[in-house]
Amino acid sequence: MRIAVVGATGMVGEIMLKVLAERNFPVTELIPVASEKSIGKEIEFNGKKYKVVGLQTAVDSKADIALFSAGGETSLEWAPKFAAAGTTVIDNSSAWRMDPTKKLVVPEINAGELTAADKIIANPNCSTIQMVLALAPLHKKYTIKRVIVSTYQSITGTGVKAVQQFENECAGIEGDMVYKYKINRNCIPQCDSFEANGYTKEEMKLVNETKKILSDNSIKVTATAVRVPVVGGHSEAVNVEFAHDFDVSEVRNILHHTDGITVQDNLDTYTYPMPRYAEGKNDVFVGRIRRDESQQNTLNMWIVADNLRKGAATNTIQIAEYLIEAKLV
Ligand code: 11C
Repeated sequence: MRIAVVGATGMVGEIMLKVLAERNFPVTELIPVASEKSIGKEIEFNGKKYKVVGLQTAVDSKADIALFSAGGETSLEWAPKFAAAGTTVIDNSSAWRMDPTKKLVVPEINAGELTAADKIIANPNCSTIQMVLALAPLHKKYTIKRVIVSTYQSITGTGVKAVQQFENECAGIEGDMVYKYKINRNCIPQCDSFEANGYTKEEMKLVNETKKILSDNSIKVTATAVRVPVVGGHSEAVNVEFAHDFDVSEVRNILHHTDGITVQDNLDTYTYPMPRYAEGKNDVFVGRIRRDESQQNTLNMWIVADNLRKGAATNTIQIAEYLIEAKLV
């Protein structure tokens, strides 16, 4: 497979290259793509050096698959050009996610919807991916009525400049501020900008993308997304009300047998998911699974994942793996 990685020098792009190598993805030729200022730079992949090229050169190279992580505007302009050249685009930005003509895919849940005609495929938002992976099998079994999610999101979700802000603050250095406030020793109840309804874009992604991935508009979702001084992963406290009753040990068992999920839930050994330990891993970790005793048929759980991996790079590459396996590229 000839693979273009658009945004190869960015935070997610770098993890994409790592994950491609780790999973022995069948790359016959890598085409690293980045903005003007990085063209000509060399990057190493599987012991070989590759020169970074610009977007038009990459379109002309007619790769089999392009993995995009270069922001919404680049994606809106360039994904159709790649698609027109015959390249299947898997896009990490929010540009195409809610477009009714595009599939929004978490492979363990809905890769089966993909066909060879899907030339632009959307990768969901990181905080959505980790939540829906746990919700999907429970929805199948007990039918979800309502989800209340509070997130504790890693600064890596904002990007490299946010990590720099955090490191500067820790070192006592005055530097550029990406957030409106200091992030060290703080929680900022704002991820991304505000919408007219008073929710942030991040919160509305959790609402809208969940319904689309689970193919069920009747699921009610409400979210509060908070940035915390953490690197390594996003954490989520998720409260789920079902139409039908459940048994907590059965829930644990269902999640235990769900591809891509590791259950970490043993109070005797103080075992529960934490971003420090999810970092660098591809799985979604679920723990603190317990009944909400204040309401019927309602469950609480705690979900953690490396937002740059399953929340971005890994999910994208799993989609690509599915396309190859199903002979859709
Ligand atoms: C964050 N979830 O942590 C965002 C980052 O729509 O793909 C990814 C934004 C997106 O701030």
